Amino acid sequence: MKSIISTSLLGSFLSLVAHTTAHGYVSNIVVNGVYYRGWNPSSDPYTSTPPVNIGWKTPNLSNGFVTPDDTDTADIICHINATNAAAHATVAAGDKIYLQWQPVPWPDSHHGPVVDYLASCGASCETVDKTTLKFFKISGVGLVDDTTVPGYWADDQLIANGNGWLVQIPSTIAPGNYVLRHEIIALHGAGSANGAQLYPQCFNLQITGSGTVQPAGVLATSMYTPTDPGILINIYQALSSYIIPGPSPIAQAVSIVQASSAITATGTPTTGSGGGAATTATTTVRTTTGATTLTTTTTTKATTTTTTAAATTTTGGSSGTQTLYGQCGGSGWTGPTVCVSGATCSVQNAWYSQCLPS
Ligand SMILES: [Cu+2]
Repeated sequence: MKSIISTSLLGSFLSLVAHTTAHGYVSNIVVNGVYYRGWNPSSDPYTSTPPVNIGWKTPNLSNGFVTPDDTDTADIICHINATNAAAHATVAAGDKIYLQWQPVPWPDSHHGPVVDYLASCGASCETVDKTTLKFFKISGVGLVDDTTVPGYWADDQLIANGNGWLVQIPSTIAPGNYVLRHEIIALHGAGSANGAQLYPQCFNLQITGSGTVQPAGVLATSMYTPTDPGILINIYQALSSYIIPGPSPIAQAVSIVQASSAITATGTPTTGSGGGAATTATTTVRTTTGATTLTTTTTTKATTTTTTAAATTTTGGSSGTQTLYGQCGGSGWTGPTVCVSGATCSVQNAWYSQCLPS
């Protein structure tokens, strides 16, 4: 008996060590086929002018996590020392958003729940004081099946789903500017105090629609404690139930079947005041038109390639090569015009060319 315990402890220890250098982050989101890049903690902190995008910035050089002991600090809001994203994406209430995690696959030892929140920003998510954001939960999935210890968890579903997660914005949410806070809580070490790993990821959204629901939220710093039953928990035993950390989902939260989301176009993040209707509308129309056109022509080729496309999208400058399904030309385009090996830059219309498989 003693030797069995030692071996399994050693196993857990080795898996911890193996992942200390690379845990994970969300590289991009996909909304109705339109790709929006997020913050890349592996490269963006080293760039003086990182690409303007919708992902909150964090000097998270270890690609790491927030610890349970820090769940009462500002780091839990949008990751370690996070600062506002410089832009936002426009989505409609009721839209489904796919969040693509890196690395592929997400380390499979890191079992745990996947939770999603929104917080209203008021005038602008680009300038809002993050410590004032009040979050309400729109989705929470925890232990899916415990037939085989340590169980099949939401993040195992995520791995099986193209290494990404689909969340639906409730259709009745009032329009406005919101931070989407998406999070995996990894429980492989959660049997020890301060052993869980929290991976919050934030994105700026301008949600459109005619909904009226404005849920009350809570400060992120008061959502969790280190001893919550869903945070301090040994998952290497049969569990009859699992209590997902944080507040309960709002009544309007929608439970959906997980599916991946094909990339058919690259979106242009919107900068400036979220309330600036004129600028926002112009950009949105352009993006939507490109996406719609492309959807009709690429429906059959972009089914399970989401992972590949997103995994390699780290180039954003005017030099270098563009990744599969990325933009490579069009009116006003200043980014890369050469496609990665195996793809050819194909003109879709006057304002959008795309790297498609050769
Ligand atoms: Cu890890």
